[in-house]
Amino acid sequence: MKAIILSAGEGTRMRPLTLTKPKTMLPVAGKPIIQYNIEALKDSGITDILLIVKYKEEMVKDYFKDGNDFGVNISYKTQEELVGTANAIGYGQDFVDDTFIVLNGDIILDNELLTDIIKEYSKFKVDTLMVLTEVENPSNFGVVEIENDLIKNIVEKPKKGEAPSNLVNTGIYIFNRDIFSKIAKTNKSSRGEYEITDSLSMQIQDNKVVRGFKTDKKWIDVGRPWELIEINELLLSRIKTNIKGKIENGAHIHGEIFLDEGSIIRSGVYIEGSVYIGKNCDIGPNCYIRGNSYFGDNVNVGNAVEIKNSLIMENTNINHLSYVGDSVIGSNCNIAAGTNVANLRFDNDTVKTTIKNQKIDSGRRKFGTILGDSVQTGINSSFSPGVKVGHNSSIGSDVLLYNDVDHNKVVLV
Ligand code: TTP
Repeated sequence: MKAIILSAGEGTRMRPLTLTKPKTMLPVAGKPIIQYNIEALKDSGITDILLIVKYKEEMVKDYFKDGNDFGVNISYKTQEELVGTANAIGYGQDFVDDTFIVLNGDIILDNELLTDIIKEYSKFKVDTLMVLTEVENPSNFGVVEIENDLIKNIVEKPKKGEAPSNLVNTGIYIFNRDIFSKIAKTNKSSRGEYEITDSLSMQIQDNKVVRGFKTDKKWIDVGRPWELIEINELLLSRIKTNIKGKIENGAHIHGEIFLDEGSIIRSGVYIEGSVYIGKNCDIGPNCYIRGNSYFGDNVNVGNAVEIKNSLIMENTNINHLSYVGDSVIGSNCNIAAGTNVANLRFDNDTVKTTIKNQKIDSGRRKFGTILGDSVQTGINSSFSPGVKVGHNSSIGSDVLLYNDVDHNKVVLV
């Protein structure tokens, strides 16, 4: 069986991080998101993979090339316009055989899930197998109405209280070639996109067998910035201690830690794993690194810095006297002494953040800041919960930041 991974989208809800990288190339626990999906496919025996790309596609192609270094064969098709998932899957028509698997590139799943669905597909003669999972609030998803495991209806993003069930589409499917005839007939939805769920509805109307496969295995759809923190927590919970770098006497290490080549943990550092530290990082002396923290390559963290449950991307410096919690800090940032991130509201309520001009509840009680690439902060700058800063912006000394800042801006007191 061959596979198609959809990775063309702009990831607008994930801005500012996606202004400089495609969403599927955002690094989490040591690898870009999409690499986890490529590895999951490989583990389930699928090595012929087509990536549908467009937005910042060079970054995907430069990293994976022909897939050889990752033990798979990767080819690419560029989607001409980002007009929806059905349109994107249509680009795979000449690539696939009779049956094929399709995944959204921006999900993180339990590796065994793919093996489970391939087994399920071989048991039942169906036209489409769609993987479903139960969620508490289905209104952000495609929700299905299901009878004896057969899908009767799919409702895209129903209003609160109007969802036919709590079972939602995970963006993982096994199709046969019938889907291409439906894709060809699919019209634009009210969102202005050719949606694969509309093609599936056409299959249902045409009496094709569209079966649901319910899973309670881990699956996270990565659309919004705090979901990066969530998948980082999940992926770091899977790491095992592996020390390739150096740990000085006087450092205290608890829990699991991955320390890559060329990195050093200096005396006085206290680490509570799980923590992932990439290549050539310099950590310490005298800092406190708490659980679920991820450091890309060439990160420096220095004296009296505390980092908790955060992603710090490559080439970033947090050298002294700062606190970063429940946050994402992009590549090439410089965080000055005394920079502090607030990750908890006084009223203990969940943190809200602005996405596409709307205040959205992250559902997290602890959520700090999101800094794009190459952001600089001045000494004693402070960030309130859920605030975001675009790439190349500078937040001056003593600034107390309550609102999002666009890219290429300078904010002074
Ligand atoms: P979405 O999450 O709906 O879109 P997106 O990734 O661009 O994010 P946003 O809504 O924040 O702008 O897409 C689901 C998956 O499908 C994702 O992996 C991107 C991919 N996709 C394409 O490949 N082509 C497309 O035209 C669209 C709309 C999505």
